[in-house]
Amino acid sequence: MLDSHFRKEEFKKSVKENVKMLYRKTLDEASQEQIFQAVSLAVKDVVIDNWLLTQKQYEKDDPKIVYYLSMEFLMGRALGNNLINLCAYKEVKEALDELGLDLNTIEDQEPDPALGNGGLGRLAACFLDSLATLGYCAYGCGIRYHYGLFKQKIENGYQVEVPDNWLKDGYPFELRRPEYAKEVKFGGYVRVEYDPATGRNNFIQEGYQSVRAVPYDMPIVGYNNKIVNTLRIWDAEAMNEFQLDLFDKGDYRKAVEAENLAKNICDVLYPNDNHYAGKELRLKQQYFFISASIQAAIAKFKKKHSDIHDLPKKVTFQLNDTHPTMTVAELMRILLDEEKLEWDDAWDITTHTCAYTNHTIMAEALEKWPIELFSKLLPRVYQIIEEINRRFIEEINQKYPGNQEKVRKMAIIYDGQVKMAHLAIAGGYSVNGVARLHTEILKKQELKDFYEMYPEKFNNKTNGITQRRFMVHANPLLTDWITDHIGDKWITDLPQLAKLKVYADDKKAQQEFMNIKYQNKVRLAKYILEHNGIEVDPNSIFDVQVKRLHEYKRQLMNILHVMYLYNQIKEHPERDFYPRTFIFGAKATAGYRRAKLTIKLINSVADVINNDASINGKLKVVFIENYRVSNAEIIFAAADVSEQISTASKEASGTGNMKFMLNGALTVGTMDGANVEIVEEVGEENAFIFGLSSDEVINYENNGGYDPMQYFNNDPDIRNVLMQLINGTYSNGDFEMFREIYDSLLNTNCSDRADTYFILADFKSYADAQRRVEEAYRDEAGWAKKALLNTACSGKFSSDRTIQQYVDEIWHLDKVTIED
Ligand code: B1H
Repeated sequence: MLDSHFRKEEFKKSVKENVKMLYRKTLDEASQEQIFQAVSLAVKDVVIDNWLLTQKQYEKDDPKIVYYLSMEFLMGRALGNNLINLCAYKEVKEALDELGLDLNTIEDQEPDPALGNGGLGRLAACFLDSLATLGYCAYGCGIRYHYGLFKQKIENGYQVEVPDNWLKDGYPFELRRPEYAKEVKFGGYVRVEYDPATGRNNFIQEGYQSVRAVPYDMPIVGYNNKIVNTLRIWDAEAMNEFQLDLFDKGDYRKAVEAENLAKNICDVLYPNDNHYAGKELRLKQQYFFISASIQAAIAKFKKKHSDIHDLPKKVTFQLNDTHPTMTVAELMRILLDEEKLEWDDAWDITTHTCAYTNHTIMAEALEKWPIELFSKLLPRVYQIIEEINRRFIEEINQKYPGNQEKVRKMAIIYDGQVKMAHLAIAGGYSVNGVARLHTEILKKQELKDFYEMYPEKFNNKTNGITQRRFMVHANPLLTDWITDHIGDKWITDLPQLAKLKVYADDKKAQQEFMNIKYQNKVRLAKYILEHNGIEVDPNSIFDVQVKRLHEYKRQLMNILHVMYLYNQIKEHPERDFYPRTFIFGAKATAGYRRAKLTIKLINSVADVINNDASINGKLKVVFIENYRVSNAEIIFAAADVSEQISTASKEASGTGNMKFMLNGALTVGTMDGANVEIVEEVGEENAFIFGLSSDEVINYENNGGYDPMQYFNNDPDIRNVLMQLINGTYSNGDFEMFREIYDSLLNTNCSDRADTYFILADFKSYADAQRRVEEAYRDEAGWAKKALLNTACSGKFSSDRTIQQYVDEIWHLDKVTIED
């Protein structure tokens, strides 16, 4: 559908006009970056019209609103995605062609807004896309970090972090909204004052420092439905009036402190994935964006509604992991101190408005704040949490009289720490995991006591991804092919892909499908040549592992297996070996030494193997620098094999696994996270499953009995590979370079058990799965069928399905359509 605003000539005129107005240049004189700004502005113009229309419709319908509260939104680039969702991509491409401009080059000028680390932040972005597309009123609420996730450079095989100054040229798709600024208070103390009129105590925070929270709005364009929702990210500024007041009083130090507080808060995204760092600034960030978001939400509610008791009917706050859990206490504060409700009333409203999503069972990711830090920074909020805790313990005692063990395990404040997950569970009406297996583990293990106490709160919402970005934008060739075969309804109804199943045995369809894969591999090979200077053969198997670097994700097992294959090829040069290209992409948190050393190992192995002429290019290893949303789109489309090899039970869901499947890659994976459901959809014969089950892993963890040394002693292949870590094979004779990795697998002298993630236990079964991959790939028609079936069976994994389940089972939102 071509929007009337997108008539070609009008659009071309608008681009020229914008270049002139913004830069006093003609098209020939303007740089590509300037043209990007001009094109974006022309697109924003159309988007804003729909944004206004949507606002008007929401005003009229007064639908229930979900606020998706998240420290991370990993949006990726907006220009191309907006054009896709406006259904104007092809028209705009043509229009630009006619101006002698290339849309791809222009898209490449856009910085990748990387306000997130990995899956958790990207999930939030996919959810916003689906909410707008399905016609639900939703706000994303987050932080406008001035520096997103660092850019990764590889120097001498090592990761080097470079700051990501994504705002330096100005971001065309944001709108500053100073008229909605809010005051956020830190520190000071609470004065209690008896109010004889009401017979209640008033709690007044005094001696605090204020920060002004200023929102920036970004449009979230729904697919082909004129709906434009809002991602609202908050920036911190010094409170000017407040500051002047202090200057007047001569309190210069305080004024400067306030200025400094505001300066730091939004500086930078914490670059941790699945890991809690416990820094004071992080706590400030949390309260900063939550206080501003909740204040704004309540103010908006009160514009239309007079009874605050109706809040749960009109508003839900969805907490994206525990990072926004402050919501529970901040909402209580507003209801008690500003709305003057009684405790029970306020608690009833809060516990029917907040809902919590758990994303991990990794112990090191659990947020626990020292009460000293907490109470000093947020005295009133802390006081409220103490009261929530006191009442919660009372409830535990009533349910389990005399059971101190329960209190110890479940209390919100214990051992001098505030446990955010416990607060999120007690303070909300829903607790969900992100894949069926993950939710079961939560119920049976990690959150067992809470599940026993509140079984009705627990539910599962298996993650999903948006096909608009990860197919329509990322893989235009396959998009057209699918639409030629089954029509275009799948773009908003992914299960329709099942209609492709009838083509699974069709020779012509198989050839076309694999030819598109080949062309996408050529596109990636070109990217790799340009960025890595490595030539890879698009006829080789593209075997890909792209995700954050973490020990539980086991990139180490992958590279050890590559070392093993290399040994095999060297030992048996006569054997037929199907050429394979192993592709890695991963950022490691700056302070995570072992993860960074694994990157060095991958690059060192790549150096040796890629430069060994004797293996005739049968094996190539590529580490793609600076893995991020924009290059991910190219990578997924080109993959034959998807590596999803986490230690079973550790990956809550995974979402990359779904993006690969959608694009026709076959999964090599453990029975972990959403892999379980992927295999259920596509059939075990169309994936390569291996390794310990989550029950086996958990059993080892609880009862001991795992001895990695046994594998080292009894298996010469494993032994060989491990020895190569400490005999200089991949380190120019330096025996010590990879010693730490060797030790982590075999030596118990460090704090953890050796081989914490069961790499040696799974190694042989992984190698066997990889042998099955090779065998399957040799059967061209057989592989084509499997690849095609992966795409055809991926319908379940749309975030549209996930969001509809959140709506039906948790949020109960009203559907909105734009009457134009
Ligand atoms: C996921 C995180 C995470 N789970 C703490 N937990 C963070 C935890 O900065 N922090 O403190 C940041 C991120 N991220 C991921 O969520 C899971 O590992 C994936 O399996 C899952 O697919 C994804 C989305 O649910």
